[in-house]
Amino acid sequence: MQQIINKICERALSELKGVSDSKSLDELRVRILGKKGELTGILRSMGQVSAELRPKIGQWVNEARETIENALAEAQKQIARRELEQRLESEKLDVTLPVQDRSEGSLHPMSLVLETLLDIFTGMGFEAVEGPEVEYDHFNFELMNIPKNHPARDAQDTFYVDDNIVLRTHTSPVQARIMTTRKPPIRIVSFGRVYRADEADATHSPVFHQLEGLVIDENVSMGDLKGTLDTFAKRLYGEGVTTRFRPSFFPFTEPSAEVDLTCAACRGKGCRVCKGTGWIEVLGAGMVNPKVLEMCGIDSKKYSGFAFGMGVERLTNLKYNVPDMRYLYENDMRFLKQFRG
Ligand code: 2U9
Repeated sequence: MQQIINKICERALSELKGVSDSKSLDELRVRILGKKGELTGILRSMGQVSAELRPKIGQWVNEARETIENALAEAQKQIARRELEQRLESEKLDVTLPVQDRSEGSLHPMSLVLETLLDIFTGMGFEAVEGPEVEYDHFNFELMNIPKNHPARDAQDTFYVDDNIVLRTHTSPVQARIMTTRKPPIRIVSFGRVYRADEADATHSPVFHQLEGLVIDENVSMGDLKGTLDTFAKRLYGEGVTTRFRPSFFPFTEPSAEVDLTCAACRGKGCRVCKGTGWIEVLGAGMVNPKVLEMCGIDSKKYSGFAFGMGVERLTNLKYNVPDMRYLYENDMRFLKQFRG
């Protein structure tokens, strides 16, 4: 019997030498030491063995089991080490290799300009505000002194949702809303999409973006408006750029002005961009019409205000020398790639 046990043991140890992975090792363990394994089989056949031999056989089996288990454990350690080494080798990364060229996104030129505008105005103490694009006629027109049947309504061809609701034609209603809910001093810029029923061409789009400013306080004057817009012009296009006010008319401001900036392309000398005048029209502005103040619940005897408005597309195209508004909406990668920061 001892010989049989020794044979099993020797065979197990010699088979172990040929085992090179964890799976085969486990198979070998089960075949020799498992419940139905060869060594266990000997213990199970003890019934046929005389009582005095049984402890001896038990001891031999246990010794053999211990020898095999130790050898298995040692082999297991070596296999694990080898498998780890193989994995490390196969997963090796050369971190010094150059990275593949990945194409990076970039901000849209209008986002770049809008961010600059917001930086400029918040830097001057304005709070940036947003509001609904689908707006009541009341806020979009009535409070802005553009009553029904007023010719100014035709000038802003409007998308009507129903009799009382429109797609906002300017961002002024956001400011009107704030005037009805806050007390002066008010110093805000509103910005966002506006809608007008225009055909798309080089200078028009049914959807475009505005930024408007509003200041209301005691003793606010046209001089404050001029100073604010001069500072804005210099911060956007550089020192040497200034503003020129020409008389105009808007129902919501009185007096009103169209505002030109020194042509940034020629610094006022006169060029193709400014058609030789040295000036570019970019803004509308004026003192808030006292009627608008009163309709929004602000005492026009105590308070005055100035307001201004600008089209973000126009400012963007002037800044980057883009000849047609439609380039801004077509998302042609050849165009957009040029604005990589
Ligand atoms: C309130 C009162 C008055 C905002 C103003 C303009 C003049 C103006 C145009 C510029 C180019 C629109 O995008 S554009 O076509 N805007 O000329 N906007 S004053 O006046 C306000 C705003 C809010 C409560």
